[in-house]
Amino acid sequence: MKNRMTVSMKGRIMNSLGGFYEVATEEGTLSCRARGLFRKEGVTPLTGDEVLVRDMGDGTGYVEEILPRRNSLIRPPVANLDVLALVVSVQSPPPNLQVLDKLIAVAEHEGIEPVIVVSKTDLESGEEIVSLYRRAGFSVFPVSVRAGTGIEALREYLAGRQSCLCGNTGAGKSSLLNVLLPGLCLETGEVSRKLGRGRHTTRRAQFYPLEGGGAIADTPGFSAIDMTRYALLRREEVQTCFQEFEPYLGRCRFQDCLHLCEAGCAVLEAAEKGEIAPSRLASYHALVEEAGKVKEWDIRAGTGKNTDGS
Ligand SMILES: Nc1nc2c(ncn2[C@@H]2O[C@H](COP(=O)(O)OP(=O)(O)O)[C@@H](O)[C@H]2O)c(=O)[nH]1
Ligand SMILES: [Mg+2]
Ligand SMILES: [Zn+2]
Repeated sequence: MKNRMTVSMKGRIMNSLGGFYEVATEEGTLSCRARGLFRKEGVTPLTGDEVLVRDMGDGTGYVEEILPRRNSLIRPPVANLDVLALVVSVQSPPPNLQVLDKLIAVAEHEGIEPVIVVSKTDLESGEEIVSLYRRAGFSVFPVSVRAGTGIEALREYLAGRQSCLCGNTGAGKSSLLNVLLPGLCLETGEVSRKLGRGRHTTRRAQFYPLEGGGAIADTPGFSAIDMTRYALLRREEVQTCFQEFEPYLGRCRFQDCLHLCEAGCAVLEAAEKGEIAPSRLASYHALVEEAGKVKEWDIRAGTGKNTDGS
């Protein structure tokens, strides 16, 4: 039975704060509460969710239904991404390729396209990282907000897509968003330092609509420690999250080869020949080892242990 005063329509959650969801619809943005039933069912609406909302006619509404998710991440808590843009600075902070490779693997596992944004190229060319990841088959965007280079190419790539910037604190994510979206004025590192220690510049994922369609989210920075909660993969799943291994999978002497040190391993041979980068192989090995420590129960339960309440 439809209430004639209210209308149900489709929208997307752009932001959430204190139990309110900002939902973008064709008719504008509604500030919504979620249906009480979600809590009982143990479902939490995520930023990026496509939802059905009931428009109460006064700028508010109710999230009535969460439409099926294409994918979702635990940290940052977002759903339905086309692209995970991993921002890694050439300097300050220095790049941590192992963390980067783990984020790439998480994206691959969720079916989200990882792209690598090499930032602060005014400080150093970043050539090595750029070519390492291009050779592995990724789209790589060297950018400098300071010098104003590489921004257009990235903007073009992200247009029409649902994406999220992710990377170390201080890598330059908020600065990048400020130039990608003229008119936006996010706090960046310098500003927050002035405001004092312990202040987090970006607390949660929030989507900003892009000109020409799509939306992009800034996310909180994280320390390497947070990475342990990122995703839970089985040991034998990790290899499928390294796209450049693909041509060699199934070619090892042993069918259950994990490419650690087995004889007749096609992946190790490829690495030996320089077809797979040593740092990527090392990251793979670290992830397999980490996966070995995860209890089977944790994987089935999908416990992301997101402890910051966001
Ligand atoms: N040299 C240089 N510094 C940058 C660039 N982009 C950002 N920064 C600085 O890096 C620091 C962290 O930037 P911010 O955008 O807050 O990083 P976030 O934590 O990833 O959001 C700030 O002091 C920025 O001014 C850049 O292209 N070149
Ligand atoms: Mg930031
Ligand atoms: Zn192998």
